[in-house]
Amino acid sequence: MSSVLDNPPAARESAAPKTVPAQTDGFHLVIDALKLNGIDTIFGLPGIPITDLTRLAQAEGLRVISFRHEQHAGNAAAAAGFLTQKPGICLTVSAPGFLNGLTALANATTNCFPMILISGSSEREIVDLQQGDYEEMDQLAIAKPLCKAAFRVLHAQDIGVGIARAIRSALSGRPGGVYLDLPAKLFSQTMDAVAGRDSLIKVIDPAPRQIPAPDTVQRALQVLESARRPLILLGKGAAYAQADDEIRALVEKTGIPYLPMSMAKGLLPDTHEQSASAARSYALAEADVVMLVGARLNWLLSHGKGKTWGGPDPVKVAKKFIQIDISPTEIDSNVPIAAPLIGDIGSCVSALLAGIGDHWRKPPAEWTGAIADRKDKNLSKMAAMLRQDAVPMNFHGALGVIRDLVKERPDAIIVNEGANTLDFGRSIVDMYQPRKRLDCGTWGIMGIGMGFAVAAAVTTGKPVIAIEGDSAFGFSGMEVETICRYDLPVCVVVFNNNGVYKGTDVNPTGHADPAPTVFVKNSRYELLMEAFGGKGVVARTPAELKSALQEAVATGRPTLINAVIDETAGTESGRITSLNPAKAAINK
Ligand code: ADP
Ligand code: TPW
Repeated sequence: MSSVLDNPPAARESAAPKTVPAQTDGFHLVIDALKLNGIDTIFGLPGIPITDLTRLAQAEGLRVISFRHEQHAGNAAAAAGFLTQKPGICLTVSAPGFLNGLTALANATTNCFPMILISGSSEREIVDLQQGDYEEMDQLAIAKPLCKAAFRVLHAQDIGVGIARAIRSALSGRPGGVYLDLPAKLFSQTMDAVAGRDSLIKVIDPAPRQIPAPDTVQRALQVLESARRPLILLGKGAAYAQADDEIRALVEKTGIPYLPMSMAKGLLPDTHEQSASAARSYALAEADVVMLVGARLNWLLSHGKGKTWGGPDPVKVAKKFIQIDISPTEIDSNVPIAAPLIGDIGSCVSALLAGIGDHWRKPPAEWTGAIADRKDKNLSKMAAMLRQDAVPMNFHGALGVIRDLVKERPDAIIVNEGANTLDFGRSIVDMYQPRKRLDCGTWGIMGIGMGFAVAAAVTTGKPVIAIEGDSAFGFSGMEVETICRYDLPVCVVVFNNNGVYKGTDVNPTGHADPAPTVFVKNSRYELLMEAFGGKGVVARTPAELKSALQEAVATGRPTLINAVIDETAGTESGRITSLNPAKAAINK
């Protein structure tokens, strides 16, 4: 049995019968449908019933990246989707493998990243009568509420439709996760090879441009022009949209200060003179008109209400919002939106640019000047902290080294998770290019680290630096073997402060059990990388960290740097202490 794509139609029509595969099967149809749609990589973990699918996929020229746990394969697929605008594919076995992948699918949907979780499943007849099949589970029903769309294919001739529907669902409108259920029996079903080929669908224009209505563009421009203190807020939707030139042109032509959300950093270089990042609190509180570009007013933006926005009364916050989004139901989700602009970001931003004539007046100098003053003050405060050479290192000392390296290698991709490691990392490490920063995202989830790092390396070939809290790293640490196995240019820097948030908690009972937030002190994380043939380094000073990092990035060799951080450094929950019920009560 071979791929129906091996024989182009013309060759097939004229070829002698014996060179034409008379029959094809479910395995090949799945592979052919993916290839036909430009999918070149599968992230997954083999086992019944998909082991042969992974083997055949590799044999047929797809890149198959095999993980140690499905959650990380799923996270890799999600990150690949974000980076490439093609749905990342995660392939898992039934019930437990499927469930392991499901967290990543739900997370991808929450982050608006396109991915497809394809899981093998047990026999429908047995599952539906609950007769106790191997890994029995009604996977489709379980997946449905956790993703954008879910489909099951029962017949080989429907594989093309199933994969086409999955791809279009993942990519069109607001991107997200899709589940595709492929029961074991499907793979061995056979059918006529030519009919099989004809059953496949190449998805045309899976994410069609959505042009905003002209009156909505005019309304948005009127609101923007009425502003005395305008602000543009760029979110990861703007990074995903790959409308980099248009966004930069809009920011620069209007002269409006902008703030990037964490994964939108680098859309314009963080050193851009219009960046208000170092005056964030001031800009959010004082702006009178805020234009959201692919960013939701969720918890990360205090729901558009309260003190952050110059509150206290949420409804009376004296601000007008313009919101550019592809999803109409996002509008008014938290506060009233004065000017919704519904469409894809490229089209919306282009329409705004076209509507901004030469008469455009840049924002008043009092506003841009006030932001610049605060920026200067905060940046010189930060520079003093970054100059500290404390040993043991604190977050600033270690992150300052990474900041310098990224300045030299702006093409490197940063993956970042943890609490303090994330919060400080986001504000200290400047980004210079779009889509070079991947992090915990909308849920603030731990465990994305190694999956995202693998995806970044596999899809771009660029150096990857994963900046990991020691707790955060633990969620996906075993994937260092995957990094070594595929010899990926990933340098993991573990910020080792002996615990969750910090390493100083004690058990108040005097019992020998350690406190719930602390780990084995002085753990040797670097040995994990050495166990699989990578390079392990301990860095106790900024100078040691610098030379290890430079070497890792220059050689591209899998490396883990155990960066020893002062165990008293850091605060509980990083910068979101207010969401921690007991601490919030104590701090009142
Ligand atoms: P952040 O966390 O960076 O603030 P969010 O994930 O909250 O960003 O918001 C991303 C938003 O971008 C979502 O509301 C999503 O619908 C929107 N979005 C994603 N892709 C596009 C696109 N191509 N065009 C317009 N909006 C998009
Ligand atoms: C899936 C809760 C938020 S941050 C964090 C946890 C466990 C780890 C913080 O310690 P770390 O970082 O990584 O050592 P640092 O810099 O402060 O020392 N489970 C999931 N997601 C989340 N967010 C948690 C638990 C959490």
